[in-house]
Amino acid sequence: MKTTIDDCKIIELPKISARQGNITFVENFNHVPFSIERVYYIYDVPGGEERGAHAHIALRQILISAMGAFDVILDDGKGKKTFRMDRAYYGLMVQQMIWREIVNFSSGGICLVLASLPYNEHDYIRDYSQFIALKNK
Ligand code: T46
Repeated sequence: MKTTIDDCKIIELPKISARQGNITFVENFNHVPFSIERVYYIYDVPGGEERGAHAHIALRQILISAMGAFDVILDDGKGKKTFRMDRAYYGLMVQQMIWREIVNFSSGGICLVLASLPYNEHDYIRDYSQFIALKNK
């Protein structure tokens, strides 16, 4: 898959502000370009710990900082880009065949993920050299 880091972009989600607080919502094919088949969230990450370090063959995802902040490093085998996620109304679209690392979680940070497919371990590439070999195919 010839996806590049330039295909991975910040999507600005709706944000309705009121004196009582804000609300953000997400609808299939409206705010996100796929049908959401799974939602998961990463939380209680101890200081200094990192998540990710893999790519997906078919899965597309949107990463949102529901609370706090973290950095997402995206790598397409040719270049890297780092996104600081610190707004609950920004989603980072991560395409297929992009290596991702999630680092620098703030205390209490929550990474909310909207995924285009159910969980499938066979969709993961967890070996970086295998990822590069597939990218160059
Ligand atoms: C990703 C980053 C951002 C499940 O059983 N079901 C699930 O839906 C998920 C996401 C995980 N798991 C199991 C699989 C492993 O035994 O939870 C364990 C930890 O998963 P993993 O090491 O893949 O966690 P992260 O944080 O490194 O990666 C996760 C997602 O797996 C991945 O798709 O892009 O968050």
